Amino acid sequence: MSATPKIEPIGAKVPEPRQNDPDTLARQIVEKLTYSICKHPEQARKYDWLRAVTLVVRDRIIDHWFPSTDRVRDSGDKRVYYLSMEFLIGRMLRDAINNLQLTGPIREALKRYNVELDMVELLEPDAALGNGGLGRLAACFMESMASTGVPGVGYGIRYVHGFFRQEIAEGAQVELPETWLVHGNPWEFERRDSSYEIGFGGKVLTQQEPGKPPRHVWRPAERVLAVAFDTPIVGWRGSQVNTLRLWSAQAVDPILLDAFNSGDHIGALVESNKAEAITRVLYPADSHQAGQELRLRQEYFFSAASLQDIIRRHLGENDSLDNLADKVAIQLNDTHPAVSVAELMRLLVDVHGYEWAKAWEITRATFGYTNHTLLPEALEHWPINLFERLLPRQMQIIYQINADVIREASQTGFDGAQISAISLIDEGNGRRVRMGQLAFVGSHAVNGVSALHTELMKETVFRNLHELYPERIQNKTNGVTPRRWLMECNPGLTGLLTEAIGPGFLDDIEKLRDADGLADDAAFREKFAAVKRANKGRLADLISDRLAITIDPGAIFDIQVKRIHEYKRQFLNIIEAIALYNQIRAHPEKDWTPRVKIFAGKAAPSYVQAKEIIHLANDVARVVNSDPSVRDLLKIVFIPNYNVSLAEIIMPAADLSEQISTAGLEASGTGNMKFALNGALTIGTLDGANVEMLEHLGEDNIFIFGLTADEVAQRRREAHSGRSIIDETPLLREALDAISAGVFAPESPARYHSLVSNLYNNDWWMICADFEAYWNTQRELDGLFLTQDAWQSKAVHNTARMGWFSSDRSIREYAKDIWQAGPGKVR
Ligand code: CJB
Repeated sequence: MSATPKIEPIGAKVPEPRQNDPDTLARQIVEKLTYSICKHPEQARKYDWLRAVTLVVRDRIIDHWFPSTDRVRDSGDKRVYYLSMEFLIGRMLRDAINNLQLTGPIREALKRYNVELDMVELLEPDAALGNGGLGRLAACFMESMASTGVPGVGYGIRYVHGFFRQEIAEGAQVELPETWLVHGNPWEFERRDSSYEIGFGGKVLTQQEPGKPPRHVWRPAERVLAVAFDTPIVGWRGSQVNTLRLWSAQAVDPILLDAFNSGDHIGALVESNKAEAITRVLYPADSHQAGQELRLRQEYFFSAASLQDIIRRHLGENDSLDNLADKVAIQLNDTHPAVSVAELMRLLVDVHGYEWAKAWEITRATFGYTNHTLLPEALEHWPINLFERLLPRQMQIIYQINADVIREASQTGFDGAQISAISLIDEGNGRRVRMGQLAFVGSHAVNGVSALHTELMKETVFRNLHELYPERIQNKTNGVTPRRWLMECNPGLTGLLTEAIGPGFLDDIEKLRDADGLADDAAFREKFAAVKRANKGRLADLISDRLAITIDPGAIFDIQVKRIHEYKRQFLNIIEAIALYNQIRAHPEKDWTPRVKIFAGKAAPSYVQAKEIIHLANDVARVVNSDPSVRDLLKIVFIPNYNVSLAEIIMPAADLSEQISTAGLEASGTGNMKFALNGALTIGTLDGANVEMLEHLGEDNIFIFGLTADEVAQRRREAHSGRSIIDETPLLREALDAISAGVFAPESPARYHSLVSNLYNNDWWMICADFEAYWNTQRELDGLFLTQDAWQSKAVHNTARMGWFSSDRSIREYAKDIWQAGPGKVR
């Protein structure tokens, strides 16, 4: 065969750049409608316009995608692979249009056909392939890697059903399936040439030749195909396009024809159903181990597929895997992909013939591990017999790694208790594999996600491993992408800031500092407040449309949106609302500041207490909102189905951001950053990234209350009941009495008995202990809101001083300190 001729891709090559004027765009949109969608423009439906615009934008992304990919390959630069079970992306069109700076021209182009860009953007379903903070962080990191020039590839799972849809029926959460792929997904490209067989079960054969170490060959009993789907991630100003590669599971044999031919039509599809089940649905457990076999299958499936892909790419460009760690950094986003450590060892030793010690050196140099929680119930551990049955060779490898680590610890002088703490095998609870320990020992760098969280990692869960490897743990405080979380969600504020300090902050968000002095400028404050007011109006409209509740944009919008969890303490917020309700009615003569308390968030379907908290919020809302004696001074709203798109409307509309977790339990938080960046003041505990926000904002601009992490730990050791505090705090007691008496659930007065009695018995989440401080701080904020100048001045300081909390900064730190990759790499 003759050599393939060099074929240049079509596209925007200098000297013929694509035209981005409205005329060209309008013509191309109609071309797509006609030739890709096969619709006459006059008959086009809303979804057809969405698809046509997406395809036009996608062409431009592809123009940047090819050169980005070529550049990395040709330069031989190190690539970063971000392995994550979750990518909570949300909508993609607006992000892409913004980053390519096509918002104005596309808006203009669509106007020619009487189509509104905003309407079209709202039709796109959220890609909800994640549960909450961890998944959203992965999405921000992907965007920031593309924006800061880090050659990154995200690897995850292409769930057919993302995070469930939440409806509220009679006050309670109902879960419904999410179906983001029903209209097809124009952003993804199926890559059947990148598919790999993934094994499960079976046995390990050991071959022993004289004078040589034994060779192990894994013979899996089952095989499943992992097929790649690629989505482009376009960075700011389109300078770089990275790839998000999601794996979909398919059967190797789509149908068992023998079974079908013998009349077993259902049995013929069993294999295919079993295979496809692996990537069918996202587990809705957040900060909680989902201990089922299918979950372990998901974890291994995407880890193994990603590693095969990484190795294939590496060997296509290099002679061997000797230099893998020079060319590849793999970041484990939590322990979900931690089995990768054992799998890479298997590939290096069993498949590529490396001796154990060399393979271990390569493995550790390649991996980094990010921990996102210290909650004991969230730490992953798998029963040994399940692990062994599903992944027999990986289990042997884990035993061998464990033996090596224990030997090292013994040589360092560790005693029995210390050794059992670092062991990869938990011998205490029916033997289990500890994924945190595996990820830790298999990585050269281990990081927490805020300064406090990182210190607590060293003192608690990883205390002994930290002693053994004192250099390994480092901090990388989280961040959020300012493109989605300021520019796109708050065009009003972005416009105002551009007018006031120039556009420099769009490229370097820390330049927002230039706006700090404007806090003292009355005219600017007024404009800043007007933007907030407009954003509040938009949220009020949404609440009115969806829930038929009228709220006053002049009231304080006091907002807590996040997963529902006991440690996040939505319950404390609701109790405070009830106490306020009681006080407003008891003291009608007082000058109360009108307040709207807004909640949103999903509970894990099996998390009983979290679901009760949602129910309580809705029950309290129903009573308070319909009580005329409150005179609209307090309104309570629970907005169903919190997701990224809803967050984009909520964040810019908040006056007050609730970040009130029990200190020491929220690893970082990222909602706290989005709110403050958009000019909300924070009421919060000294927890997670709130601590660093306090440092950046200054103590005048954030409202901190409550016990510190050390104080919480101390009180927990003493196991306090809430009873004495409740007895001594009338506001708290009356609120709890009202709940217990069924004031908010007259049809079922006992509904919240266990929620309340838990507080009396053991105030584990410090709700009673922190109540008074919380109440007092809220009243201080009431007073401040009446002095709008002072409030708005603090709000301006918040926006101006939050630039550091950009995920661009986080990514640059990872790139420099952990990956040694990207523009600022240290060789
Ligand atoms: N986090 O969202 C999750 N899921 C988990 O299973 C464990 C932790 C959150 O990760 C965020 C990103 O690091 C943190 O900001 C947040 O505090 C943490 O709860």
